[in-house]
Amino acid sequence: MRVTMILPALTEATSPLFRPIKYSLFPPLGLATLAAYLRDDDEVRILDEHVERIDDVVADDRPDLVVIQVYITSARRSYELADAYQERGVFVALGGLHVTSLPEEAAAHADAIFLGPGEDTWPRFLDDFRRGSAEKRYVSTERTLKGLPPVRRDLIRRERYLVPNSIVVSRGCPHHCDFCYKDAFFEGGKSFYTQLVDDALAEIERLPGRHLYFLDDHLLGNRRFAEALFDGMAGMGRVFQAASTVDAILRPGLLEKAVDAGLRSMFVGFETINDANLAEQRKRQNIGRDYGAVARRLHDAGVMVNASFVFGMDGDGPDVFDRTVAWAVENGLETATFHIMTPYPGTALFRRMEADDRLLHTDWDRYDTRHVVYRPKGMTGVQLEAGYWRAYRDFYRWGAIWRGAATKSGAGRWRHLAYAGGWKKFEPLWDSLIRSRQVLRALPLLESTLNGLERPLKTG
Ligand code: B12
Ligand code: SF4
Repeated sequence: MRVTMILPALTEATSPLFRPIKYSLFPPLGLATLAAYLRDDDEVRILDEHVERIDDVVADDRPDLVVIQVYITSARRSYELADAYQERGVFVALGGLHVTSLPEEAAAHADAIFLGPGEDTWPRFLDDFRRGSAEKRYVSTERTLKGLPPVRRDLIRRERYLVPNSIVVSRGCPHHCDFCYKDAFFEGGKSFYTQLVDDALAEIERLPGRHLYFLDDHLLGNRRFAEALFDGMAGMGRVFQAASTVDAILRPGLLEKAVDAGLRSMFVGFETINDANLAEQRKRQNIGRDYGAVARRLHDAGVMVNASFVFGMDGDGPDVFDRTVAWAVENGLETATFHIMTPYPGTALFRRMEADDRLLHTDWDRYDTRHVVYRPKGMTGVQLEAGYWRAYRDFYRWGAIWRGAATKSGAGRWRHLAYAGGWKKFEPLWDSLIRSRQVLRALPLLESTLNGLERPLKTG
């Protein structure tokens, strides 16, 4: 059987909004996970539009089956590709977050759709498809990662990504924030579950080099699992980045184990520095927490902070941008990701906005956390978009980077400068590395920066 798997991109690579380095970070792990269920004699390839032009390749591609992973921002492009394949008589399977949120919309462009994670439905579909009796809709109910076949990393062209060693060892998250994709995606079954520790360690062992990036929503979400994982990783000589929540970071003991295992940078969902917003969004795990203490605890442990903030919640006024940036700089946060609040279909936030008639449109292309798609309460949409871009500019000005770095001493200061500066200030260099397919060459530099500017290690 011949199978083409596609991860379409949200914009053409030529758009001025396209930051090549952001899109050349992570390979399509979801598709490589699904590819593992195919047989040895199946012919499969993965196309990732974030790192390659695919128009010529798909123009007269006629596999037996095409699989497209649909995110909200890539829905339009996904449907365009799906329609073209269907016209050629190719069987189209659509799955992923957006398909789960809006199955009827997706079904109009597919022969089969998949709701929820694919580990139970996908192998069932493959059997049906081979027998010629595929159904139109598969809904995931059984949630486990036990016995997962090894991710088909051989299908990933490593040289095209800065972080080819991205890895997920769990699915979902134990929390329930109103704006998050998670509850809608995992409806009908468990919404947080992990691999067996030994399987996760075996997956890590299979990854070459030293650097790892855990894409799990909340790597510290299951304490017993995380402790066993970090114990198993201690001594492996890995350097890794991960994501977690403020409450888990403040909990004594676990962070220390993570650091011993190689944790050097943490993505933290601070979301807002306004407590009223947290209650509104049911982000209970953040309410009343001392955010300054979170930053200090991570820094004291030698871990850099990549903070996530959302602007435009109902308690936000026009002063929120300056206050957030000032707080982030004062607390020495190395990097920050800002978002304009975006109500994804399927979420409680979307339902609330719809009921209050606050949604401006359903042009999913612009549901990208960079555009205002609803009527904000505390400011105008124009103020919100302008403030969002200003926050990025102000946070990544050299002056702010210096001030943030100056909150630290010694190697921590230099690491802050190298990491924050490298990420935002050397765009032309990243672009040329990406264009020449050499981006992976920057990995040893990333590793040594994470590790406090030790000499770059030679990796294969
Ligand atoms: C890595 C990542 C990226 C990477 C690239 C994506 C990639 N390579 O897959 C980059 C940095 C480019 C990125 C960018 C953005 N991202 Co992003 N990203 C992620 C992240 C952290 C991990 C994705 C991942 O690998 N998951 C692990 C794998 C195993 O799961 P999976 O991909 O979902 O695949 C499973 C299922 O979905 C299903 N499945 C998927 N496709 C199919 C198809 C079939 C046929 C079947 C059967 C099953 C199936 O089976 C798979 C196995 O279970 C997720 C958060 C998350 N936890 O998923 C956010 C996330 C997907 N991103 C999100 C957003 C909003 C964005 C941005 C718009 C943000 C921004 N402002 O820039 C951009 C635009 C993305 C785009 N191209 O359209 C949202 C998506 C919301 C939505 N409803 O679509 C998420 C969920 C983050 C969040 N919590 O809000 N992102
Ligand atoms: S903590 Fe993060 S991943 Fe978990 S539900 Fe909230 S926003 Fe989603």
